[in-house]
Amino acid sequence: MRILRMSLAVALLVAFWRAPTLGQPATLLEAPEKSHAQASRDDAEEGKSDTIRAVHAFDNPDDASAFEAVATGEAEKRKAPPKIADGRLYLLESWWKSTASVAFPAPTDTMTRVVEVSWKLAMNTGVEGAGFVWLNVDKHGLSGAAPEVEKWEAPSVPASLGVGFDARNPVNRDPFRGSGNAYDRPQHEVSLHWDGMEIVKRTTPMDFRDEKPHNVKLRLIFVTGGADVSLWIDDTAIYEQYFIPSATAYVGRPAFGARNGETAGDVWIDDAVIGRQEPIPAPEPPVTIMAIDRQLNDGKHPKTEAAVEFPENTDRFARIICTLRLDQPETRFDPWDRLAEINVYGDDGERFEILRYITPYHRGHEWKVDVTDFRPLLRGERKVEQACGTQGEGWVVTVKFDFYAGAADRLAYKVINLWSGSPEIGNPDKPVGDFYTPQTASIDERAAFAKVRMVVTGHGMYPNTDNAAEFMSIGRTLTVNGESFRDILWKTDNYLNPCRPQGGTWKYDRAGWAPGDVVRPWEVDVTGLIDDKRRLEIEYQLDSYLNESRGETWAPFHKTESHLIMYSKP
Ligand SMILES: [Ca+2]
Ligand SMILES: [Ca+2]
Repeated sequence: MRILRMSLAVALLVAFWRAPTLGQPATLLEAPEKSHAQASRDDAEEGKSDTIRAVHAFDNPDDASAFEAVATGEAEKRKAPPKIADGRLYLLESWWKSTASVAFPAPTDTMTRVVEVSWKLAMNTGVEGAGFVWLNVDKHGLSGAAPEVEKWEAPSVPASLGVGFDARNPVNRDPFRGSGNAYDRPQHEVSLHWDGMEIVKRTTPMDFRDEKPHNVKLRLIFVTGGADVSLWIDDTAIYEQYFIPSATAYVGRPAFGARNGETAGDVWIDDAVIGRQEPIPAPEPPVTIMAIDRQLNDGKHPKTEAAVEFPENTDRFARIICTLRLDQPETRFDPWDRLAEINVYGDDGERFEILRYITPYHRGHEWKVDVTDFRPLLRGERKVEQACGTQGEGWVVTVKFDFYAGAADRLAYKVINLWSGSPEIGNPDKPVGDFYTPQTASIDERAAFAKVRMVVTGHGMYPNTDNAAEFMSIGRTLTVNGESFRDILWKTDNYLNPCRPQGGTWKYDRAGWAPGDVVRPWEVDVTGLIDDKRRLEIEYQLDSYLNESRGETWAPFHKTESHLIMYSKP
């Protein structure tokens, strides 16, 4: 009965949706010059040679022979697969609990460095969202239907890059588990996916469910050790060269899909243009160094040390990716978010934190992190240490490093620790300035580039004034040779953490970190500030804060590791 009522409602919606009152601006609906599905070599395109283009205008019902369509759920029962009508491709009609997809064959098996895909995307209220996947032909074949994707608004597909357009992220005030949108933030987000996992998710300025066609442009540039992904919607950049570790070059083919859940809406696309540029040979597989292989980290094992044999000479490697994986121990996961770190020791025993992470509440996850900046430390025989002060159950920890050969435009050759420690904040008897004392670094002639990297996370909470430091945002200033840079130590996208949901208060904004995430550094390129004496004066200042509940509880502190990285030209 419920289904029947829903169907009547959606039938009305379809009628409304198809009505001419929809009125898209003509400029957005202009068909590309090539009006039929075709693949061509378009040497004139913006002066770039060897561009391989496929254009799908969906103006002719015969164009349906270009793709393989699949529908599931109600859409399948009602015989409503994707179809061409009104000069568009209707991916999904208003049937609830349905998915639909179209996949195109690969017009070429040429591997290219650049892939650019543009299309128009329109949806209306009721839709969960839509997605695009650049299907890896090694895994998913040169032709045929798209693999089964449960949530097209979050298309995580093995060995393939995906983009999700999530149109609905309802408010959920449950402090634990549940969807994450506790603060009632806008419900339109774009996520990037690689090899079966969501990597990142961001809000966008535009609501997709406004029935208007939005111009989407996706550019994949395969680089050493991964892919730089850029995405624009209506000329607004949502991602600009966002690096996805280990997503190295592959031959792909396009698939589009959409999903309706408990409510139903329509999704259509038009004018899909798929361009490939710059043929390249297949990339060399990485050299993998296992550092910590499934070691238990629990109350009795707070630390794992490993003697690791890294390559003696790392000059030919342009990228080093660290994979951190937390699996369930034989008992159960630790229920808490714990501070954890991965350190590497220098020749003289100096400790360098190369990665800090906060464990997820009651679950595992895997992260891939670019640690190329630590190249000078990741060679020869080294002590690698993973430490996490859990008190009961824990995780099974795996840490490995992938070295990718390729050309680099800069090579890190020196890492200097700046400030390292956990200063209390808000206590006039222990001014934080006594910890963050000005540092002077001399920059040798070899340095062509330099970067300051701050890894700071705030801990401690009520009754500290303003719930410091975990739940208090605070401004900070980095000053290098007199030039100041500002940042706010406050992370507001925790509710979009790909490691979700978790069995704890994972969704709330925090001071520079998220439960179930690696800590992202604040990085400032200071190359242009190196003075005539080849020196850098580096200062770090926190905005003023007074904790009026001193002595009542654990003092608020800012756990700090910071580095100056020097690079040479190759
Ligand atoms: Ca069209
Ligand atoms: Ca959603």
